[in-house]
Amino acid sequence: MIFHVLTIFPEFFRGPFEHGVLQRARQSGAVEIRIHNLRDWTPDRHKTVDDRPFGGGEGMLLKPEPLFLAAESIFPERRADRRTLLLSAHGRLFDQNAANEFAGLRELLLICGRYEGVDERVAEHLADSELSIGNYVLSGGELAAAVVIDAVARLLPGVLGNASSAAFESFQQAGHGAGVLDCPQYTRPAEFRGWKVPEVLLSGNHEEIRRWRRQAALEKTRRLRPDLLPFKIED
Ligand code: 9D3
Repeated sequence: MIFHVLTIFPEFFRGPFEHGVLQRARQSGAVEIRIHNLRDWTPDRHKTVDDRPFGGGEGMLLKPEPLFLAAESIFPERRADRRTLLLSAHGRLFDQNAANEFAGLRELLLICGRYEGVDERVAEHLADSELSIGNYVLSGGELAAAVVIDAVARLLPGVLGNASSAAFESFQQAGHGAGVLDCPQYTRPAEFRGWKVPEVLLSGNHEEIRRWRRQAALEKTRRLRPDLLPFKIED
């Protein structure tokens, strides 16, 4: 899958994809990430990407023309297996269902907003949709784009070493709703600063361990994420 990122801060993306799973996915060719500098599509010699809002108001907006020229050069024609997303605080919330959907595409273009916002014609006539990663205010779309790429890339075939490990994770089953958090897990030592690992995990009784894990996962979900449970569980 090819991820395109359109940004005024191309250097921002030097770090996030050069470690771990994403790094290996790029080396194996399962994932390609192309960073595009918005200033490459500015026609003026000052490489102007922003301007003041009509009608007055605080701050600057990203101008439409460089964004349209860039996006039209990256995706010369519309295709069902390509998607253009505007990362925006006003977008639909990104979740595991959206990640699954995007993982079915061949190419994804992520447009990063900056300043106080983006000329509305980009949302209306250039992007297929607006996407937010959560109900908090970021300074721009770059961190959000990195989050989306990470969540989508790890779903692609051949990206995780063990093909089944993505499928069994929390949140994976039908996205939020049917999901339960992972059970608590422990490694050595069996006692650390007086805190003991649950005895059952050391017992070697696999049936007991399975029952304990299921119960512990439900209890942890009820405690930390009761919104994920479709039903109440007994005390
Ligand atoms: C409170 C600021 N608002 C008016 C000046 C609107 C606003 C504009 C631009 C709020 C945030 C931003 C920059 N944020 C993003 O571009 C962004 C974002 C986010 O802020 N939260 C969650 N997801 C995303 S995706 C892109």
